[in-house]
Amino acid sequence: MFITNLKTGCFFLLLIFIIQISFDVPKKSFAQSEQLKITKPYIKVIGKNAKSAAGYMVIENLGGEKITLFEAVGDFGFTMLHTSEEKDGVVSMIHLDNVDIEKGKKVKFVPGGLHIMFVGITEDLSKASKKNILLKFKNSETSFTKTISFEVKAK
Ligand SMILES: [Cu+2]
Repeated sequence: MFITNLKTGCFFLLLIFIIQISFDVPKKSFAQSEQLKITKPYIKVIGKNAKSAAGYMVIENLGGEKITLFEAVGDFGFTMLHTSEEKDGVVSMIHLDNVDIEKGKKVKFVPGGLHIMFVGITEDLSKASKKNILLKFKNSETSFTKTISFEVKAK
C-alpha cells in the first residue's frame, strides 16, 4: 500500500513537473511574439507557375526594444529578405540578412521597397488563396517565431 502510494505520488509529481515545463516555454515565446503586430500580409504572384514572387506586410513593434526579422520560411520554395533600390533609372534588389524594427515603429514591406523574395517556387501559387509563412525574429534576449497566413494575390 505504501509503495503504491509512493509510486503514485512520484508519478503525480513528475506529471506536474512536466506540465509546468511545457507551459513555461511557450508562455515566454508567446509574450515575445505578441509584441509584434503584422498586418496586410500578402504574396503578389504574376502568372501561372511563376518561379518567383514577392511577399509584403506591415510589421509594427509594440514592445520596448528593437526586434529583428532575420528569416522567412515557406513550404513552396526558397525565401530571402530583399530591398529594392533605384539607381539611374535601374531598379535592383539588394539581399538583406536582417530587417530591424525599432521599438514603437512600423516597417512596411511594399512593392518597390522591402519584400520577402520567394524563388524556386515548386507549385502553382496562382491556385492558392493563402500561404503560411514562418517569420523568425530575435531581440537582445532570445529568438522566436510567428506564423502568418499570407493572402495570395495572383494576377
Ligand atoms: Cu527580391
